[in-house]
Amino acid sequence: MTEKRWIRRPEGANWGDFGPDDQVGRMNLLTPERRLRAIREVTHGQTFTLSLPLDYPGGNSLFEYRKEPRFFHERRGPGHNYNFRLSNVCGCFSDIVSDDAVLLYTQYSTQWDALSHVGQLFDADSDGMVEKVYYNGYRGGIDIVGPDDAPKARGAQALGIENLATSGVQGRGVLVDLEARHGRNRAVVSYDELMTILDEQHASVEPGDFLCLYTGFADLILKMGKRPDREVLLSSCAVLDGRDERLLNWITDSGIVAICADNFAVEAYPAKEGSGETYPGLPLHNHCLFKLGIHLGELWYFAELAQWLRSNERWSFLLTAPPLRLPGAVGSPATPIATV
Ligand code: UVW
Repeated sequence: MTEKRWIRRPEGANWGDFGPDDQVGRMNLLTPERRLRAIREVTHGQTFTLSLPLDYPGGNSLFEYRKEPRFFHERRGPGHNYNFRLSNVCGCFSDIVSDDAVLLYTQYSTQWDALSHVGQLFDADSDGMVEKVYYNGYRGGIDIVGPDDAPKARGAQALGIENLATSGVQGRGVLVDLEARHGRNRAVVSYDELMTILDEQHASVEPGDFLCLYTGFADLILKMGKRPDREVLLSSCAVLDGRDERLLNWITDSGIVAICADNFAVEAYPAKEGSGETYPGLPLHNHCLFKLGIHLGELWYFAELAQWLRSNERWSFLLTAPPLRLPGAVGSPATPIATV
């Protein structure tokens, strides 16, 4: 470490607890012993794909700043490097090759949020002035550098998604079946309700676990066939109440390493109104990404896994979910796998 990045840390934050230069937060709790426990969840050898096709939801009406993937093809000879016949001097090669390139918004579809995705204006220097700060005191404009900070945007020089990729994203997933209780109705889930559902499922959440929330939102997206109805989507399915302090405290105490939901933002967005002159608009993102270094997965797809778990009366499984090892990215598409 070169110099101390903060003097004051936010109330309830764990900054520094995993080291002054830590960039993976609560993933530190995913120990080899906990991975072995997760592997012992595998009893049938059956797998479930937990991503939407990455060109879903379709269009950009769900969030206007995130657009569908676009493919490009390089020119090669008189045509393109696609269905291209390889040639050599004698002209005897029979191979046809195709390459492609893609413009992919890293948070368009099934995704991981990196710890550089959401920070806060916060007085980490304790000098009465707020700075743009991210988990563990990393700074906007210095460590996380965008096009408005420098002529050459360098992206997330700290807290990029590549840190999650190399941390070994494999452990025990525990699914909370919010869909069974609410169907497609909009519901803002509190601490009390989450605890009730976990009790009813006889499911326990332990340190090192990935908390997975099945709400049916991604099923609805899939059913809309790439023509998402924004109004319907934003008034459907369950979301967590990010303003519920007891829920936030439970997230702190539980030792979970990540929350993975099949909805748009894990929490209600917009959230209930906060208090004070300024406050986080995404309170659960603030608590998880900024204060504790808990990664968030969004727009995951749980339908078939949830059906299987329901009929087998169990809720835990082995989860393997690395993001792309893409240096400097603030998020990543993902195609996680559950093994039961
Ligand atoms: C937003 O910007 C709303 O964030 P996320 O993709 O984490 O929901």
